[in-house]
Amino acid sequence: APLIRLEDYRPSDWLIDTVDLDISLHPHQTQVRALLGLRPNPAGQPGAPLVLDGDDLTLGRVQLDGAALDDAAYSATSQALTVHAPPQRGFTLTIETTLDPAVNTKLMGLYRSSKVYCTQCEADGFRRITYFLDRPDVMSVYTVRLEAAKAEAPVLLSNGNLVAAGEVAGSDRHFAVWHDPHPKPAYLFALVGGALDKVREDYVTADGHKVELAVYVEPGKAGRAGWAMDSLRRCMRWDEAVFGRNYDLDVFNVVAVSDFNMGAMENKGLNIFNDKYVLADPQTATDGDYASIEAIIAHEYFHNWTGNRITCRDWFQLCLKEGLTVFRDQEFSSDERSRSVKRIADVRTLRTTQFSEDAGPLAHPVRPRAYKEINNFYTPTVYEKGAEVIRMLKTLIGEDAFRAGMDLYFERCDGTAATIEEFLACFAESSGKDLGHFARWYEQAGTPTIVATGRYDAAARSYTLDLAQTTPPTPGQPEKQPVVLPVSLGLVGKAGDIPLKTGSNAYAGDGLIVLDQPSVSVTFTDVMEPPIPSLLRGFSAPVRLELDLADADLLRLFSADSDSFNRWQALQSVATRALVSAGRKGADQRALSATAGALAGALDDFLREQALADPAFAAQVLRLPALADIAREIGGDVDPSAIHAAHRSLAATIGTPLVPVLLELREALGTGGHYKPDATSAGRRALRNEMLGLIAIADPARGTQLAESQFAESDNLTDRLAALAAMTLIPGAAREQLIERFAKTYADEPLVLDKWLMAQALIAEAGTLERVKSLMQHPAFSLGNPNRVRSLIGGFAANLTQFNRPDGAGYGFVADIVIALDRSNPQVASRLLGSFKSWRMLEPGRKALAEQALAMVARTPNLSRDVSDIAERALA
Ligand code: BAL
Ligand code: ZN
Repeated sequence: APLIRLEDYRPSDWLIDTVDLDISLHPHQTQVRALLGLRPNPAGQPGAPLVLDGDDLTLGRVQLDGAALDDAAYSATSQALTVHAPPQRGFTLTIETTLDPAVNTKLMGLYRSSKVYCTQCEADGFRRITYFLDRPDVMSVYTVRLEAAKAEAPVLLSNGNLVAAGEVAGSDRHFAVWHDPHPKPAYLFALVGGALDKVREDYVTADGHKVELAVYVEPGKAGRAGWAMDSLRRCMRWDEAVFGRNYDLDVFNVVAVSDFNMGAMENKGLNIFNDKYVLADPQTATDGDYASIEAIIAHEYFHNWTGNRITCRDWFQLCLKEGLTVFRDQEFSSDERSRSVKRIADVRTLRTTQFSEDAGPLAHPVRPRAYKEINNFYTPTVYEKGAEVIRMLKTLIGEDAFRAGMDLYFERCDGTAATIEEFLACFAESSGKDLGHFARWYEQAGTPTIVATGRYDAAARSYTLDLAQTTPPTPGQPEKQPVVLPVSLGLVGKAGDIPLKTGSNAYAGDGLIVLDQPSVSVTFTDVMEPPIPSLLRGFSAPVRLELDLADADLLRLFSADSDSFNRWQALQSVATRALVSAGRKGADQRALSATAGALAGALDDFLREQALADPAFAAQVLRLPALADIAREIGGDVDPSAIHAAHRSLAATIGTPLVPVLLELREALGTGGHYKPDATSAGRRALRNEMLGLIAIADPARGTQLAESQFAESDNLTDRLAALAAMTLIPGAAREQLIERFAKTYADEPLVLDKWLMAQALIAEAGTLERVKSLMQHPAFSLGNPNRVRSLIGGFAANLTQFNRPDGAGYGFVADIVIALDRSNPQVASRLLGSFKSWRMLEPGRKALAEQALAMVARTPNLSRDVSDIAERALA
């Protein structure tokens, strides 16, 4: 496959101002007639042929200005339609294509999910519906007539507003006409047709526009759509209040479908969702699901301004809409819930997903410079690191200049397909700052490390902090330049934060050092006692921090830091250091016990004195760092079994003396009575369940008893799933019985059984691969549904010890599935292959076996571009 480069970008030679689609839905023979209003692009090359993209299309008639086009005037393959010498003026082209949605297993373009017709066009699925200039900088006004059998598809939806609907005389069919007045790129086109239940609500925007909100779900599931609707209303109000953004159509529709490659899609006025991120009731969704639904409903809605009204010039600018919109949804969740707990949760995700990506062969910049398959760049780097870049920008220029810059962006770029340069120019203007150096965040891959050292001068009563930054090489970028790092900090003394006084240029005030050079030294004066530095407060930059503080100092920060993120981080740092040294291949695990004792002591006090005041925070404090984070910190010669053993041993050693206080606190928290999904109630459940997990490791008999009674007595999925998860830590008959019982209880709930599949796939024991293979035969599993695959196979591939079995069987199994799946759904297959992203850091035995499995995938004939691209980059 050819490499597509940012530097080769050229404007389109042709523009399409209007698109009139007439789509007659049929399971196997959907007829599409597209009437395109074309004209030469003044910015393009005069006289250029018209080359429209296609993918897997069957072409019928072609007309130019309503007259049949001569055979010699055009040529067509399933991949392209070329009009050789089009008139050098405005003209229309009518194109007829025939589609078979029922056999579209790629879930790109028009397909059927449980009998519902639906579409997914980002990034380049529209070309699977009709020939088109399928690029985001070609923006058109769409009018769409849909027709279908009434019985099969009583609901017919597309983008924009409904302008007409009725029966098709003399037939069992009906139609609906939708018009979207906002010009949009083809990737935002959508249609839905099917039998769906609807929940609706009226909404009036802050600027007085009446909107009908609707959430469509499978028949019988309307009772599970309430939370999505509630989230939608709240995020719309929030965007009005915080970003001054109002909605701009008469209707806003959300549709849940059960077969979906992504989480959801922000099609203009018609968001289509993976049903996992819409459906919720207490019996079938966990607190985590409620939080994700709220976040993703908001994310897709926020795209209406950051993505749809202002879209991307080309796919290299993907982070322009994704990083910014993730930032916006994170801010929304922070305002709706606990800001500090949300930050901790987001940083955990960033580390395990994005830092790991950045540390391996698939590392790439937030704005990549080249790609073979854009679908492989919907990554944690583009999304989550992209959001961190926006967060740093806000920290560096301040809240007011940030808001003014956003306002300017909305005003200046509305209706356009924009670039990162245009976006940054708005903030340079609003802040009066040169953001040229800051822009390096978009170009340079890799996670920077800050090495910090501090010196207290008792005689001078000063404290000097030396900060140095480096970024490790990544594929294609051997040499790295310094980036602009906002380091939020405090100096913690006996009575709390010491006032910061310094004359240094690097000190921006407000507890912020801007490290934009390889290193900087800042001396604080009037420091009357040796302080403990609290650096990167709120995780002010997406970096690794090396700061050699004694455990005792970290434990002091845990109890005394005014920044709650760094309180949490302090304890994580103690645990991480211990796990990194005990988790190395062949390390002596006995060294853990001193650290475990200190951690248990700190936690004992904390649990007794503070946990009830903020249970959600306490739950985060109790959770040890993820195995993947320890592996990455070790960085090479990684032995997953040793890391897992160290992790278990630390948890057991911390947990054992804490069992009494854990039991006491669980009693004090109670079950909370009737389930409510709010953040406070969820926080109490999170703490109870985090403690259950620790008890299960420290005292399996007690853990079993608690888990069994929790499963029996609770009526909400959060607590029942936590009971199952705790039992997966304890081998034996009781576990198998609970697994059976869970399956029986939720036999008719595919989304709940996904969690059941995943819980088993994550068991860190030698029998798990065999278990996963036999679960593939279970009626709850299907290789055809992305959610099932991600739960069972994706879950297994995230199981550090079992995916990385020393005999290589885990790699072989996942590789075989990638190859099989590639024939039906390349996107899901390539995602799964991405599980190999950390193979290079493994010890030599596993590394060789992982490489063999990757090589086996790479040499398979007829691979999709999606899978071959990942395989090649992983092996490069
Ligand atoms: N644009 C793809 C799905 C999302 O990020 O919202
Ligand atoms: Zn998005």
